[in-house]
Parts: sequence; structure tokens; C-alpha cells
Amino acid sequence: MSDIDALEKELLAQIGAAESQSELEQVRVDALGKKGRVSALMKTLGGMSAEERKVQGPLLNGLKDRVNEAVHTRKAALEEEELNRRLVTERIDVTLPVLAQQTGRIHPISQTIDELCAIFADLGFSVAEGPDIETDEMNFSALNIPPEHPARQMHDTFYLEAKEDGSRDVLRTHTSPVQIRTMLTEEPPHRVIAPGRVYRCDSDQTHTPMFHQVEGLVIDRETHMGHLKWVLEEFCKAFFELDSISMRFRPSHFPFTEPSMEVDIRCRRDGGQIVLGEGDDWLEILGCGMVHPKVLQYVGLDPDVFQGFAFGVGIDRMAMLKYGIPDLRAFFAADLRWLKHYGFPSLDIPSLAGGLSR
Ligand code: 2NL
Repeated sequence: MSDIDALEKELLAQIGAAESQSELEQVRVDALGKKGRVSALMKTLGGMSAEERKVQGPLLNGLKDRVNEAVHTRKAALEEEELNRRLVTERIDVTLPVLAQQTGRIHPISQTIDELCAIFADLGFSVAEGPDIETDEMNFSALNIPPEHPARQMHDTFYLEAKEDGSRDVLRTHTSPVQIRTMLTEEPPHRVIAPGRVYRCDSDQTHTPMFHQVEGLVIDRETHMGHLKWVLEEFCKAFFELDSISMRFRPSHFPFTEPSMEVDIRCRRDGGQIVLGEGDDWLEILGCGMVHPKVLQYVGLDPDVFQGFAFGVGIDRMAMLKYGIPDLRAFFAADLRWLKHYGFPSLDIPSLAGGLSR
């Protein structure tokens, strides 16, 4: 057997015996690397006579190719072995039950937002989100709120430092700018809700500087107050899990809607308790109206072609009402005992089919 044949046999044996990718790499470097044995033989070609080179050249090239090929084949086999090993050892049984000692709780506000989203998703709304820090333009001007409006005063709104052009961003005071952004970037018809945090410079027994709101918006060619009334009735029945509900629409005023209304639901006050759906008393729960033509114009919609309604609901108050939570400030106190009592199990995701709050 020639030296070349012997070397090939030896190298192929080493390659076949390599048990890991690193071992295989070492064999490859020793053979084909710059200082490898095959490379050393290749270098001898330069010192050969033309006759000799004609014979040895193809032999050495063949050796190099076959060794290379063997390394690749072995590498692929090792990779597959490795993958199979991982597939066996990393197998998990997804049918195993969840650990029973799970103690985390969903905050009542998160639960309420999930419920609102489930209800409005069922009514054909999609959920939109936007930044907490807004421009003065999006938070106020686009909504037909004039510069002298009280909402713009320093004692109602959190303003950020002035920017280079002199304008000042704000912590959004409502989630309306989310709907403005939706109308600016998407084509009508619109059917969205925007739940999220909002901020006002106000703090006492019944007000926190950060609270939660959900706003809704519907814009189409023929959307009218009848649609508004039906959507809000369906929403209230679903949210409070009642078969029927009696609602009262009172005239009101918001700069961004015309006409504007505040909505009450029938209730009975029983000592400190409020019972919904019966009695002769009324409880205000939301504000709404037909979107003001100036707001439509601002987002480039022709008020003679498109119209629609919008509404705003305070989430924290809705959560307090539904779940009998007496103190607003407890929501933000991060008290674990309170959360254990008022929180929700994390696997009971609200759905209309499965039950909102069980
Ligand atoms: C309230 C009142 C309301 C709206 C919010 C709105 C949004 C756009 C255009 C027009 Cl983009 N209106 N939102 C409309 C009426 C009332 O909220 O008392 N919220 C707690």
C-alpha cells in the first residue's frame, strides 16, 4: 500500500471514531489545517519534477477531497445525534396539570380591562394602544379643546419640560389621543376601544393622579345615536352580568362631542351598598356623544360623509362597583393581603363564553 493510501485509511478511521464535534474538528485541523499532514504533502508538490507532479498531484488532490468529504459526512451525523439527544432529554409533557401552589393574583384593574376587551371584541371592536406621554396637540387641540379650557391649566394636567420649539408634552389626561392616532393612520370605518392609564393633577379620597380609562369610538357613514345607545346597553348588561338594565341619558357637554351625554344606570342604595338594576336611584357611569365635526375635520374626515360616536368610562370606578371594592386608593397601595383578597386567579381568563368573572 502506498503512503498516501495508508494515510487516507488512517485519517478516515480517525474521522469515523470522532465522538464529538470538537474531537472531529481536531482531526480535521491535524489533517487539512495549515500545518496538517495532508497540507504538508501538498507542499511537497512544489519540489517535484513535472513528470512526478503529474502523477502525485491528482493522487493528493483526491486524498484531500475524500478526507474533506468524510469530515462533512461525520459532522452531519454528529449534529443529528446531538439533536436527537436533545429531543429526548428536553421533552416536556404539556398535559401535566399546573402546579397547585400557584399564588400570583391578577389585579382587579387588569381583570376589569380584560373583561372590557372581551365584551367589546365580541361587539366587533379592536383594541388600540398609544403612548402615555402625548403632545399637547394630540391630547388637546385635535379634540377641539381650546387653549383657555380649564383642562389645560397647570393644576389639572401634568406638563413635561418645554421642548426646543417651546411646546410642552403632557401625560395624557384621557385615552382619546389613541383614537385620534387611529383615525389619522387607518381608513374608516373605525371600531376601536382604547383602554389604558391616564393622568390628572388631582389627589384626594376619590381621585388618584394616575387612573384608568377606556374610550370607544365608532365612525362610519351612517352611524347614529341609536347605535350608541345599543352598544352601551349591551356593554353594561355584559359587564355587570345582568339580563336587563335601565339606563338614563342626560344632556351634558364635552368639547369633543356634539351632542354630549352622561349616562346613569338604575340602582338602589342600601346603606353603604349599591345594588344595580333595581330601585329608584341613579348612578353615573360614563360620558358619551356624537364625535364633534371639528374632530372629524382635524383627522381629515368629511363630517358630511362620516359621523360616529365616542364614549369614555372610568375603569377603576367600574371595578369598584362590580367587585364591591370600597377604597380607590387601595388599588395602588401594593398591599399583598388586599391583592390576595380582591385579586383573580391567573388562569381564569375572562371570555363571554367561559364567563367574565365566574
Ligand atoms: C367621560 C367622558 C368621553 C369621549 C370621551 C372621544 C374621543 C374622540 C372623539 C370624541 Cl377621539 N370623543 N371621547 C367622548 C365623550 C365622552 O368621556 O366622562 N369619561 C370618563
